[in-house]
Amino acid sequence: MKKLFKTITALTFVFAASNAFAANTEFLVQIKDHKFEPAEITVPADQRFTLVIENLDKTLEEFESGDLKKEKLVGAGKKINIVISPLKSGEYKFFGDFHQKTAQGKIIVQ
Ligand SMILES: [Cu+2]
Repeated sequence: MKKLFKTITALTFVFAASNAFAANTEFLVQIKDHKFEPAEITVPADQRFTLVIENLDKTLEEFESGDLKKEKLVGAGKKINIVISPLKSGEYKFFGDFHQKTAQGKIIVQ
C-alpha cells in the first residue's frame, strides 16, 4: 500500500509539472469594436493553455462560452486570463455576452 502511494505521488507530480508547463502557453484575443480579434484561434488538443482576453473597447464585455463552461467579465481597457483545461479535438464557440450580434468567435482544437 505504501509503495503504491509513492508511485501515485510521483505520477501526480509529473502530470502536474507537464500541465504547469503547458498552462504557460498563452493565446491573446482582443476585443475591438465589439468583435474578437482574431475571431478564430487554433490550439493543440489535450493541453492546458491560457486565454488572454484584452478589451480595447470603452465598454464592459463578458467573455462567455457554453462549450468551454466559462464566463468572465472584461472591463473596458482591461485584460484577463482564463486557464482552459485540456480539450479534445473539435470546435468550441465563445461570444461576448453584451454584444452577441458581433462578438462571436471559436477555438479550433486539433
Ligand atoms: Cu453571461
